[in-house]
Amino acid sequence: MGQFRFITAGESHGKGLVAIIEGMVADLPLEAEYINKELKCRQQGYGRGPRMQIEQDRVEIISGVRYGLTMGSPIALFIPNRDWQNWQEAMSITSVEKEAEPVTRPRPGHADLAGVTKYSLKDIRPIMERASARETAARVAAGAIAKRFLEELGIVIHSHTIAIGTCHCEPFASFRVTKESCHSERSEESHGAQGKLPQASSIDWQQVETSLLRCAEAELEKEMIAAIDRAKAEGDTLGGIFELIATGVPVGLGSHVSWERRLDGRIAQAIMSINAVKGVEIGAGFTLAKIKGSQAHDVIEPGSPPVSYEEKQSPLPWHHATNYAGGIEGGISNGEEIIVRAAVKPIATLAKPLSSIDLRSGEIAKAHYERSDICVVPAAGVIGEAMLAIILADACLEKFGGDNLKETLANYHNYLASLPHF
Ligand code: EPS
Repeated sequence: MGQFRFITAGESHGKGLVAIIEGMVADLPLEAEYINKELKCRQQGYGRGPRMQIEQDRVEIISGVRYGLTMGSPIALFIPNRDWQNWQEAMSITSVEKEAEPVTRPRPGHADLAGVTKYSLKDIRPIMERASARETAARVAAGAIAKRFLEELGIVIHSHTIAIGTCHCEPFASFRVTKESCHSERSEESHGAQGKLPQASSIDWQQVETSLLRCAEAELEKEMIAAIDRAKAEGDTLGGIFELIATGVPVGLGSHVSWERRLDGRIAQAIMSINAVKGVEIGAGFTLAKIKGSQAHDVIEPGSPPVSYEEKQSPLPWHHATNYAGGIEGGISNGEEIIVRAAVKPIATLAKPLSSIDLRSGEIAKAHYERSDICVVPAAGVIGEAMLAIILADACLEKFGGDNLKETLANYHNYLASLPHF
């Protein structure tokens, strides 16, 4: 653990965002344009606020790359904030004659109240600047490097939106426990949880990439858009659920031997750390709590999966009949697709603010409102891809090691060749 590390710095309306990435192997082909494509994806999505029209996130690679190849040294990235121009006084690094009006009415659900109390400040501004999801642009940039590395190992990560408010995808809707499935024994026809978890190959990723909400179902997308429009008209916000699917993940990442090495625990922490995420599940997740063991587990069958995603044959001589485990058993990747879902709460900055108090007087007051988004679920999915990529890259580097891409790939192929063949 900790082979691939990164740290970010920067405020939402400061000069820009910084990410420093440590532990990437040398000789990995890496161009700024690759990172920029990911940054652009994060900025999309119906329901974003006017800020996204101001920003056009583009990364400057400051160090760690030469002639389009990583050097094995720390990679420093900078993403300028275009909006900085309008905030130079309010976010001045040097002292100013007349400070901006302090923000004193904490928004329920935001970091405002807990943060201002913990850091013993009179102005909420420093808390809201760093708690802002603007920071996630730097995470997506770091995650793009992890993704680039994983591609070399044949690992691909996708995200899609499966729910906005009460509008949700059919595969998700049908994946629930019915009375019948609670009582019936496992049979050929009935698996414990109704419906199957989606497989990467069953989702139209091109449709996802062109969808305004990263939703594969056009009709559902229309309903979601209408729901966002209604929320906007009411001065409200909407949350939802995104799903991540990682394909090509080899068996054996993470370990059962110690709590902090368990891959599912590491993924859950990374995804839970995304702004506004309040729930994470892996595979069938919470549904598993409601069904019997005989129905919940993925039967093991001989033979490679018929044709795995992207027509690549799995090197394993077995496969699981279903994937309720979401590709992880005992904290170890089991060779199936890794499936993660996250619940995103409706963001806390409301045009029609909730009741709060004014910290100057202690009197009841409406919470602070500042230009914001209505719905960020599709963007959160892109951030989820980045965080999952960071965890998987770390786990791959831990398992396969190497200081140079060639060395890592040789170790990886040796490992694949050492797997059992019946
Ligand atoms: C955010 C408020 C909005 C969002 C911002 C997160 O910014 P502003 O206050 O400048 O309008 O757009 O997200 C981003 C800037 C971003 O890049 O994702 C908040 O309060 O968290």
